[in-house]
Amino acid sequence: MALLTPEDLENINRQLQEADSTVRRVTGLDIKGVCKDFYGTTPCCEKVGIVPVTSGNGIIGNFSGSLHVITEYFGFDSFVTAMPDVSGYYEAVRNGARIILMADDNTFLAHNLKNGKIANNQPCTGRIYAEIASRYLKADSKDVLVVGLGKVGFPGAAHLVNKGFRVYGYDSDKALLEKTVSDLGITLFEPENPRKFSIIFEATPCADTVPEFVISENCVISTPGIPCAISRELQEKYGVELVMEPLGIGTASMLYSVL
Ligand code: NAI
Ligand code: 2YC
Ligand code: MG
Repeated sequence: MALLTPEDLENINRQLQEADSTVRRVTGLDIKGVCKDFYGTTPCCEKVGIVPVTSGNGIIGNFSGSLHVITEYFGFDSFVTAMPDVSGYYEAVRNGARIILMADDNTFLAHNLKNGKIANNQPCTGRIYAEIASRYLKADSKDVLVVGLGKVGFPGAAHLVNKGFRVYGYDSDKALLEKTVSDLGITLFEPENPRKFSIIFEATPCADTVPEFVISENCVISTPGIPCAISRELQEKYGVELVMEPLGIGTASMLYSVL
């Protein structure tokens, strides 16, 4: 599991605002608007309890603090518990939390205690970044390139198939790629037969995974993957609309999905 670092989360408020303005340019809606449209839900100040968790690699600097900034940015009333783990969970419930947010090294969840709905960050992130990509106002076709078909990429690719896009999939894990191509009925992307795309969705833990020969002028690259899928130089050379943010868009997707 690729874990966030405190550096990834520095100045999360600015990162969120920058991502929001890119999402607005790409889709015509802000992140809130895409989530509202996608899930059919709207927050009304639900109380969110953020519980730090010490298991495994332990508490990540800026993680709980970033979730506090993110939840408030999206219109929730949130607090971080003073205690971690079980005591923190108890504290959150006792202080009136309606939704619990907490993460260990493998699972980041949102649980609505009132309606029982529960969300996992990985599929919620894949679906919302795919949804943003699918709404690109300047797309020249319904062809989409998906790079990375793991816990985040696969749900995103499945969502794009369900929305009627022609998905070209690529993953460096050949066995996984083969299985996904047959499971989802997507087209195998073959780097030896290069072509350009106006919509690209990437979800890998590696840098520079999107080669120059697939990037078209002013294409959108919607990527939760950390580190970034393309270099700053390529982004500027092709005027790429880069939708990339380390935690907030995925968290918004989780929260809207449990309302
Ligand atoms: P995963 O390990 O389940 O899937 C990653 C996939 O990428 C694997 O199938 C792997 O074979 C493939 N891959 C690795 N290098 C590749 C390359 N050079 N070319 C093509 N495919 C390659 O990981 P998961 O959970 O899907 O996370 C993916 C990334 O998204 C990680 O960097 C993670 O930190 C990040 N993430 C970001 C979030 C956000 O809100 N921005 C939220 C959740 C995850
Ligand atoms: O500070 C804490 O409470 C830690 N237990 C949080 C651990 C989060 C680990 N997960 C991740 O870093 C990834 C991120 C890409 C977003 C979701 N999972
Ligand atoms: Mg995000």
